[in-house]
Amino acid sequence: METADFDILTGILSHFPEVGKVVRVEPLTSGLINRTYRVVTENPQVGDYILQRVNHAVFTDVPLLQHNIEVVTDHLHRKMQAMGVGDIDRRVLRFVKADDGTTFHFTGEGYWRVCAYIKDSVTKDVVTPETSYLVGRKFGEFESMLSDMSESIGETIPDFHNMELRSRQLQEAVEADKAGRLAQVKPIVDDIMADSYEMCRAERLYREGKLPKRICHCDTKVSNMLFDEHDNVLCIIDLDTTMPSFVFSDFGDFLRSAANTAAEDEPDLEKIHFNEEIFKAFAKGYIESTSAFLTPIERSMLPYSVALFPYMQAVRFLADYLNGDTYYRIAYPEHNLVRTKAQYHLYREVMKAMPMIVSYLESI
Ligand code: GN1
Ligand code: MG
Repeated sequence: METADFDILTGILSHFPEVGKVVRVEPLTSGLINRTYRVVTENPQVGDYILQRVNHAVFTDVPLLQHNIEVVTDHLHRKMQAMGVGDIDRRVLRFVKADDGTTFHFTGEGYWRVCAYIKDSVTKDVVTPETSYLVGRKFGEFESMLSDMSESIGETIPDFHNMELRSRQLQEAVEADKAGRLAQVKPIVDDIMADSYEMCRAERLYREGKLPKRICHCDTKVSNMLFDEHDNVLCIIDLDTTMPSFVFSDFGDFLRSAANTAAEDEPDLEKIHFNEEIFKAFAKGYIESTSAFLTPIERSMLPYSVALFPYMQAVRFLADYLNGDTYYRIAYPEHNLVRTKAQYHLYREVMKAMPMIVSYLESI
């Protein structure tokens, strides 16, 4: 890191008095939205920190975002205390107070926040059936623990997982064709749009009053969890999108990444399949920790959610591609198109596996 960058970052960190003297700041690359750094401090007692610049083009109301996170982490902390859970500091994120009493610092240009680094933790990009079961239980527990939270929290990205909105955004991107890319991708646009009505089922049930919204994580990727050295799940991270949504969001979105046999942006479609074993293990864990509060209709929507998330992600990547790559960070010019094709392929693989998905979920 350049000295100038280090000076800027330590300047920002000086607004978080708890952090103290900084030895090193290392960029971390994961995440498509926010910028993240690991902050190594001089004091091993205090430990390290994570410094993040919140992308406020995506999260336009950072005070609301941080308020949500504070309410959620406080609630989880209290719950775990009441349940007698040990080692709580490694099981729920703790955000550091800035000098103005909030948990963020605005430089005039960007919003920054700091949270305590969780010791001896690792992230993963793939799961085994064993870890998948544990992760299913953990996300289920997370939803379960938040299901009785009395404070209300706002939508940090309004209608984030609203499929009707996502379809509309794709339609608008097609009409505007800002980057002049439509002609080249017309066949996949047509294929994707053909399934839009079916995929918007949840929104219709919500309007009919049949389906509730609850607090969900809304970005349940394997990489948004920390594990300990024995592959146990420690802590759920990346709480920016924790907000009211359909509870099965977390179920479907997790399988979108974990049960994909390839990467989210795999160019070779032949490598992309839906992993039955991972699905079964995750579903078993999730059902064990949520069966006490899921309504029959929520439970019956689980198979649909497995298809919904690769589908929704394909729609989002394609809209961004047509808009000229303004939302997701890309590594090469056609990246969003490659991602679109990969997610759409996964969606089709899920559809092929649907009889198995339905019968397994009915059997547990
Ligand atoms: C974004 O930044 P990251 O990777 O945690 C996105 C998710 C997508 C994901 C696709 C706020 O998450 O919804 O599923 O990319 N987050 C936001 O990899 O849009
Ligand atoms: Mg995220």
